[in-house]
Amino acid sequence: MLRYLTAGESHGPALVSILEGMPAGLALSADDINVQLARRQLGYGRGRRMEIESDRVMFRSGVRHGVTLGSPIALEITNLDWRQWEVRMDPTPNPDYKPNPVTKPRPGHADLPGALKYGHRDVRNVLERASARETASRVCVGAVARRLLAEFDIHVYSHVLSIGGVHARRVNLPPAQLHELAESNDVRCTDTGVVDAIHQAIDAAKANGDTLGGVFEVLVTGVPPGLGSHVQWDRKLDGRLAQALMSMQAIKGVEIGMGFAVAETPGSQVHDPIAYDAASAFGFIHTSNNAGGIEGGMSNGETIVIRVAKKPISTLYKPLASVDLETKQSFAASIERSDTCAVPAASVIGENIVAFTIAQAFLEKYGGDSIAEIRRNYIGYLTEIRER
Ligand code: EPS
Repeated sequence: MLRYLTAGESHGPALVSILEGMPAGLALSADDINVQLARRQLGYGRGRRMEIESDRVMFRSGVRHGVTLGSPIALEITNLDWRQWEVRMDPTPNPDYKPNPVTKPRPGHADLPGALKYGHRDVRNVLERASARETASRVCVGAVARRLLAEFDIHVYSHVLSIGGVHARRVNLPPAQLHELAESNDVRCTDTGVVDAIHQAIDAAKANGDTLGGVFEVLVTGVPPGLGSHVQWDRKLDGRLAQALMSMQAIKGVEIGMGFAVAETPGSQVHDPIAYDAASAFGFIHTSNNAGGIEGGMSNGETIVIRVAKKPISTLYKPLASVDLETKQSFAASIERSDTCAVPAASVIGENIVAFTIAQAFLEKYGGDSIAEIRRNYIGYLTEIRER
């Protein structure tokens, strides 16, 4: 079973993750991961932290001479900002530390429920771990999963559909080309004509001490039919993707395929007719893809299409009303350094989160302990569905 855990505080010494269940024999370099980490750091509207950090992974186990061993892969990113936080975040009691607790929880953050749940008097003990800094670890893990998927010609792409209510026009191109267009600008939109308007919206929000959310779309091509399962709730691929994406900081909605619009459309215009095309990768095809590549909790051979709604970042430089946890008096919420908009970064994180879940389901179906063994299983399955 492919699984992972992450650990690390935003201003602690490092972010670490352990990924277990990757097969042996996969070529894997730090660069495969660093490319994804660098993409996560980009985007118009990011804050000062991204100027401080230059996220790079260090393998601590599981990889030897550029090839996976089949053992747990331990991944570490050093927090360069740690230097400024060593005293405040010291794991051992530090005589130089002058307590300065955060006591005014920020609406929309984990601050209040986290402090109540864990009995913390200093909200910093919650916000350090709740921070979206943790997504760097998820990108590390997802980047490894992506390498596995690429071996089987499965690719994950993304682009941003809207930011702060400014919508990109839909561009009708294959996913790889949409992705290329998205990579060409700092808001990751395929409609490059909307970039200026989004910049202006982000600038206006920043000037106003406000923040902006948005919607991005993740596309996965080359997924064979049969990942996930109809037989049990926790094996359904759509359910698993939604859970994984909803677990990402600031995500409030996930739609697959036609999404919420299915509720307003007659069945004859929702469901995708089936056809057979001997020249296609898997033989059986659908002549439309409103299902977003998933039927009955299983991939159906079409491109997987997922849209994700990210709320505006909760730290506002013009803070909302809050109460002091100690005095219970009304105050403006605490201010922590933050970004105005992180939707372009979220789309990169979303890609990597999706890559993990798809890789996990892929290994369940074709699992083996080495890439060679998985390849045999996969080719056997493809031959079988083509010959039936
Ligand atoms: C982030 C690191 C954080 C924030 C941001 C994302 O660093 P710092 O708190 O030191 O500025 O920039 O996180 C949030 C806005 C949040 O609310 O969690 C990162 O590495 O992506």
